[in-house]
Amino acid sequence: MPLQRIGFKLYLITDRKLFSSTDSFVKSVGEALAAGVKAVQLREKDLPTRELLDMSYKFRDLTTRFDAKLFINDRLDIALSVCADGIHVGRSGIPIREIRRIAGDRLMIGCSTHSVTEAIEAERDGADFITFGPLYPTPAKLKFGEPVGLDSLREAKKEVGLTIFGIGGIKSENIKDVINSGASGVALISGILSMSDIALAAHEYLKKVGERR
Ligand code: 3NM
Repeated sequence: MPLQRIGFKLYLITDRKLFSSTDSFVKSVGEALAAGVKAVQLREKDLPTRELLDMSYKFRDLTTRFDAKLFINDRLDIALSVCADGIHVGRSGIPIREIRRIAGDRLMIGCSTHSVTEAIEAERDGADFITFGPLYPTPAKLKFGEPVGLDSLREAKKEVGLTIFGIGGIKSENIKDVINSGASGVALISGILSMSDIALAAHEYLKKVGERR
């Protein structure tokens, strides 16, 4: 899917564990949205289904209020239940073709990829866009493996026509390099959600990716 139809360049991913309470978590994501963030992926993998559903409804209301897109990580049932704009899956989740078969065009499909081969597979399977990383060391590094680096991002860009979001250790200082290496945008957690002034951080990132002046 071309970037214009995707409609955002900054993709904010959640991690409620960075916050002391659900209220402060929701409030902080609200601040990022108020600052102009246009896409949020609710990624709370360990929440029991009912709690995740309740939180997803909250995030649906919040994103609708700010005219932003909501993506649900991994859970097709929840994405459909709350009328999310999209779902974000990894290679171990529901296959993209299954999602398309069930959801048709009702959901955009983002896919996490960690190598050029995975990026090619995601395109072949029908993803609308991919995240590619981790590009840099991230706090969650162990889980996501060693950084794949900008060279492999450049190679992925050569191999696939899909819109690519760079991910993993994205900070305002490295955004330019990431975009110059072929990403159309960036996806991030801590660069915004770990900052004491979330609105300020969001503004800065939006400016850097060219989503806002
Ligand atoms: N996925 P931060 S890296 C959720 O490489 C996620 O697929 C990654 O967090 C991948 O912006 C990552 O704080 C964590 O580095 C991103």
